Amino acid sequence: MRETAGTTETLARIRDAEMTPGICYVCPWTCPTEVFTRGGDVVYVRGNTRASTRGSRCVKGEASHVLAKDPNRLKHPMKRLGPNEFQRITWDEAFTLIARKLGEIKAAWGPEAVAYLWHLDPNSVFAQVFLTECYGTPNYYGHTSACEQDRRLAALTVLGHVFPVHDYEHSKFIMLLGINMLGANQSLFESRGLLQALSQGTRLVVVDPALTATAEKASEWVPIAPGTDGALLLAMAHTIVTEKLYDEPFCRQWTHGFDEFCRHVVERGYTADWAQGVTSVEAATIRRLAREFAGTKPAMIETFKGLGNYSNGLDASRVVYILNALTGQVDGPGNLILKEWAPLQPPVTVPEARKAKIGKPPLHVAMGYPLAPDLPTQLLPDAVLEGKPYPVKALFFQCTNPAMSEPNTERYLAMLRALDFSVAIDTYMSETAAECHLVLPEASFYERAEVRQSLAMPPEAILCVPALAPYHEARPVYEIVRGIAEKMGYGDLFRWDSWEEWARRIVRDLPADLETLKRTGFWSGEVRYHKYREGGFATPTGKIELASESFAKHGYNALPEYRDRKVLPDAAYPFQLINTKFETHCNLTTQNNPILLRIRGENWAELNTEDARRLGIADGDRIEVESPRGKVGIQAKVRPGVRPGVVCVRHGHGFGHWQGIAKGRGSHINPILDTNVNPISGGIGYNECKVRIRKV
Ligand SMILES: Nc1nc2c(c(=O)[nH]1)N[C@H]1C(S)=C(S)[C@@H](COP(=O)(O)OP(=O)(O)OC[C@H]3O[C@@H](n4cnc5c(=O)[nH]c(N)nc54)[C@H](O)[C@@H]3O)O[C@H]1N2
Ligand SMILES: Nc1nc2c(c(=O)[nH]1)N[C@H]1C(S)=C(S)[C@@H](COP(=O)(O)OP(=O)(O)OC[C@H]3O[C@@H](n4cnc5c(=O)[nH]c(N)nc54)[C@H](O)[C@@H]3O)O[C@H]1N2
Ligand code: SF4
Ligand SMILES: [Mo]
Repeated sequence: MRETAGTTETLARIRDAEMTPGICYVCPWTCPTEVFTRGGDVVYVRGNTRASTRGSRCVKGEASHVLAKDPNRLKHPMKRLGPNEFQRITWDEAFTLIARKLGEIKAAWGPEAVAYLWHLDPNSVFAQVFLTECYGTPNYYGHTSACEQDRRLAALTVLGHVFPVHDYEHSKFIMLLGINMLGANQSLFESRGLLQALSQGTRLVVVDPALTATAEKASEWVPIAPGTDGALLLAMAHTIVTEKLYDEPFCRQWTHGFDEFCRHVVERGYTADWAQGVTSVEAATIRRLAREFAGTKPAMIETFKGLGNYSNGLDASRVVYILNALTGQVDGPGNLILKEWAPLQPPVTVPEARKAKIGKPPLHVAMGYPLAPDLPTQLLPDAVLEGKPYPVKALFFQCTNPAMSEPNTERYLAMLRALDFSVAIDTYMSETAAECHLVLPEASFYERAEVRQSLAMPPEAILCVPALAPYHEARPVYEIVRGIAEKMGYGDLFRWDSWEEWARRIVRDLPADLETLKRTGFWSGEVRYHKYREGGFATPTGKIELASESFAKHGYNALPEYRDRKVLPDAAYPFQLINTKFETHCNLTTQNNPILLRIRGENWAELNTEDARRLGIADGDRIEVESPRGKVGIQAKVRPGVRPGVVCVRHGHGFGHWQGIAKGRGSHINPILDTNVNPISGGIGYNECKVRIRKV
């Protein structure tokens, strides 16, 4: 290696340090890392350059070493005595209390009155096995409804894949709607692929009401009217259909409902001229984009959260995948890749004879959302407060802070306060934890083991080896679940001498063994294109469903339609509120990091220069943003790169309960957001919000 000042410094830092493979868990894309420790301290972390993420690493990950020693972290289990009053207890007392409460609730209400909510942690699987297979509740859920629920259901029902990834690098035309790849940096390794494509001359079209970091780098920015993408996309389909720009042999062989879909867009009159009136994007632009997309190979259209944040986002997202299908490019170079998963197995197996019988349907089904990929969490308060569709009495929260991340905060807090029993497993005293009967400190990703699926293109498993002893009395969730299981008579199923024992069970079908993974940090397979040619698509018909069988089976329209979103600005509330995130923070997990807080100490609401001038608002002024639900004060950021009539809020700051340095910095917008749930997916419409603003 040629030594530069930087490498000399690095070499000095890692001299005599021990390296363990790790995983960055600051954002959902979990880059594999190499963690160097010396004397119980993290001295250096770098991205794992041999994994398919090629060493990707961002500032949030870089700054995360602070976590290992953050004095604001939870240190021991605690029992709530009253508002802001907690008593330290032992782990044994905590497990005894949980076991007693779970026993009482099961006897009085049945096991389904207990639900477990988690976000993004594969180790939650231990809780899944215990709760669903031993205790007997079907209510084990992630937090997708707060996230990409619409995209997920759209991809699943159209393409038969829950999480397509992107081969940006090989694409020649990329159109992104409601996805800020270079801002809220959805997987850094993919962002790099996108930048690579741009340097090769790929055309990038960004459709977004805000000039995002991605739009700034794009060939073209289309500042669409919020919540109207469905119309734009259907009109693109109309052009492709009427001008026969589709790949007919592909559509005939590999899609279901092709003729039906073609007739549908024509009969419904989804023309570019019609869409112009809805979206404010010129008809000529829509036609041109359709022709460019269909005429360039390879080309890709994609979305993430931006479309799903509206009540009409599910059908818009379906059309995104249908367009990729019409041009015959799905799962090919430069398009969406229907990623193959690494063959990982459960860490714990419950013998059939000991498996609990599940008596009631899971909550999402009982709530009337049979297709929802995850619980419509905005409706959970109905179950707790009103017993609808059936009573829920106890909740576990792991790695999730819905008291801050869900809309309608008031109702969520009311729900938390009405529970018979609640447990938060977190690294900090989150707003949710502060309301729970029991708060349990989890070991951070520097202190726990984990085997998970990577989100990179090939099938890939990544391993996290504990680099440090747990912080104070913190424990990984697998140890927490084991403690509960032991108290409830299932200890024999959750028995291991070391984490390696269960990790070996997880990787038993992987082509690499645990010892190899401990050296390399990952196992990676090949990226294979066009896998459907062997076995079709994982949909009911085995084809890409332009007309969805699953939708039809449940009485929904099999074909995507355009409807206006539910909440539209009016004379009293003339602005549309939309959400996005900071490059340098992730959701609610990084604000207490001193390095990141120094970069972005406060969040803000962006508004258009002309709107601001009219209202006498200058950049940096405090403004009040008011919806029919309530109001909050926030800093204004004035810039031309926001569509007039739109207020774009950066999510994540505005903590209240935390004792950390982030307390009181910035503003929390969710209390003014109302409950808006997509009627099919159960996803949350964060952007279904009209507001008025004034300078304060
Ligand atoms: N740095 C950073 N990275 C993150 C996160 C983070 O907080 N910070 N969060 C992680 C998580 S959990 C997720 S889910 C992903 C989210 O990744 P993205 O989905 O890319 O994140 P958002 O910033 O919510 O992007 C939504 C975009 O939709 C736009 N938008 C709003 N309304 C409309 C509309 O009507 N039409 C169109 N076309 N666009 C619209 C917004 O302006 C915004 O640019 O990022 C992940 N990565
Ligand atoms: N207004 C608005 N609201 C939003 C969004 C938005 O754009 N605007 N974005 C939405 C999106 S995309 C998402 S995904 C949701 C996410 O919302 P949540 O599911 O609430 O997840 P996070 O915001 O990531 O908060 C994670 C919690 O996990 C804790 N934590 C961090 N690391 C660990 C760990 O290792 N172990 C444990 N046990 N806990 C840990 C943190 O302290 C924090 O309390 O928020 C949604 N809410
Ligand atoms: S992109 Fe996400 S996972 Fe990767 S280093 Fe940054 S915060 Fe960590
Ligand atoms: Mo998310």
